[in-house]
Amino acid sequence: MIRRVTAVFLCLCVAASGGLAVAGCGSDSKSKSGKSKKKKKSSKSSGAGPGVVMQNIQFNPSNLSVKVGNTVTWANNESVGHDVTADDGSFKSGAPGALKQGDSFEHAFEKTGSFAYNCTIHPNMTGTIEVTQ
Ligand SMILES: [Cu+2]
Repeated sequence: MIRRVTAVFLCLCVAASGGLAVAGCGSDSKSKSGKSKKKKKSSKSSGAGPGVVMQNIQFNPSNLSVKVGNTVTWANNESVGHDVTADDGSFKSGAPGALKQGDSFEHAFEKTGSFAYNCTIHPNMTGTIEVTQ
């Protein structure tokens, strides 16, 4: 369903502004993929740690178990903007919906417990990180 909406949007985009829109959309998607390296961290933990993907207005997996000290990476895989906001305020990716396609957010869990979080602009988009010893 999301893909269809995107396709319709692209068609409208092309129809509205003619051939130039094709070049515009193409270069836009290139700049987006390049943007994923924007958030640099000195530690190279992003490849090794457990991860959650944002797709189809859902966190996947919505329930993730990690060990104390693990860094969880959330990556937005779709054209809809999202955010990662802990119910208890212990972590937050930033402004509502500010994680765009290709963006990611990392958080290191230093305490055991069950940490519920959500995307503030999508009330049904929720998840939980279970942190164990
Ligand atoms: Cu969202």
